[in-house]
Parts: sequence; structure tokens; C-alpha cells
Amino acid sequence: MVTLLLHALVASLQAPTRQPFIIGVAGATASGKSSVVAEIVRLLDHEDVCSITQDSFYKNLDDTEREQAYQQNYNFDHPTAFDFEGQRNVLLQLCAGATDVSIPSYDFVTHARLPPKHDLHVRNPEIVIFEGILALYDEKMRDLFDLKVFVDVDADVRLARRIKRDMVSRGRSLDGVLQQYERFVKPATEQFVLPTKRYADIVIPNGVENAVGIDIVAQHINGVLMRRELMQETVEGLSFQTDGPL
Ligand code: UZR
Ligand code: MG
Repeated sequence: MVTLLLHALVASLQAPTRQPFIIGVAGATASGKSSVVAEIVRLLDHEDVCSITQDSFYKNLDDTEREQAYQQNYNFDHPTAFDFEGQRNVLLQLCAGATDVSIPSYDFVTHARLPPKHDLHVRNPEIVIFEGILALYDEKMRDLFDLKVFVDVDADVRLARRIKRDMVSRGRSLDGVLQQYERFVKPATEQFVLPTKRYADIVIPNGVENAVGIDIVAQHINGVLMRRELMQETVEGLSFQTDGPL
């Protein structure tokens, strides 16, 4: 009995930290990515889930760029607006099972990254969901995802939602939203976001309204993790039988 306990203690001390199951969720602006992610999380059998939004990785703007942003003249939808190296680093650390990964916080009002004390600290979760317009854009990031999802919603539905969201929660005028949409959002969506659909393992048409599609994704994740746990238990059982006395 004591020997068994000692074996377990030694094994737990030697065991590498677990590798999380990592999901990338992309889709054009106002396609309902965050709502889809919230629904997936609700349907998962696991509670140790961390959701990361790509918004956290907007680059810090210099004074000129900030001025452009205030005048709605900065392209937040172009890949150059994002810190892809920072995103890759965070995903690599999470993949390696790191126990304290810092995710920056971004302030949409000042268009600046908040000081590190506002960082979110992620401690080796079982599941990571990374969501954003360009979540599937970078090849090295795509390689790190265990599952790639694209939320596909018609452009007219998205534009209607975007107008409502920007006017209600960001205090923008109708003209301002439409100008930005025509000038930056629409071209970047067509050039950079929509083509990443081809990298998805599964496309969810109609976003959060598609209960069946969302359920299929959640049940896939539940199934993979259940099989992983069973495998782990079998391996642990075998190592107990084969280990000699300490
Ligand atoms: P989703 N965005 C802002 O409005 N302000 C910022 O400081 C940073 C980003 C918008 C961005 C993009 N475009 O279309 C949208 N603009 O956030 C992406 N303008 O977020 O996927 O939730 O729509
Ligand atoms: Mg969003």
C-alpha cells in the first residue's frame, strides 16, 4: 500500500503538465463568434476551459495611428493590425502545458494594450478556445489548433448586427459605421477573412442560431477528451502493473 502511494506520488511529480485541446474559431465581423464560443463552452462536459479573443492582440498604436483611429481612419481589419508573433507565442506556451501564460488586455477606447497587471493569467487549462476574425489566418497558428471552426453568416445579417453593435455599445454614428465598413471592413473581410474558411475542419452556417452545428462541435470535443482520459487511465493502470518495487 505504502509502495503504491509512493509510486503514485513519484509519477505525479514526474508527469508532464497536460496538453490542452486547442480550438480556433474564425468568422467575419459580427458573425456571432463570441456567442458560438459561449454556446460551445456551455455544452462541454469540462469546466476547465479558457476562451481567448484575438482582440487582446491588437498592436499598440503610435500617436499618429491613434489619431487616425480616433478619426475612424485606421484599418483594424487588416492582418498588420494584429501582433501575430504574440499570438503564436501564447499558443505555443499553452501547447507545451505551461502553467502560467499571460494574455494581454486591450483597451478599445484608447486603442492601447493595458499594463501587464491587467493581463489574464491562464494556468494549464484542459481546453483553450481562441476566437477572432483572423484566427485561422496564420499557418503556424493553424498548425497548433486541434480543431478549426469557421462561423459563416451572410454579409447583410452581419452588417445589420455591426451597425446596431457599434451604435449602441460604441457610440458611433450610422454614417461613421457605414463609411468604415465600406472603406476597411468589407474589403479586408473579403481579402483576408473569408478565404480562411477553406482551412476549417467544420463550418457553422448561421452562427449561434445553428444549434445542431454547435452541438456537433461540442460533442466532438467531449468525445476526444473522454477517449483521451480513458487512454490515460489505461496507461496508468499498465504502468502500475509493470513497475517493480521502489
Ligand atoms: P468582431 N475594432 C474596433 O471597432 N475598435 C478597435 O479598437 C479594434 C477593433 C473592430 C474592428 C473589427 N474594426 O472589424 C472588429 N473596426 O472589431 C472585429 N473598425 O471584432 O469580430 O467581434 O466583429
Ligand atoms: Mg467579437
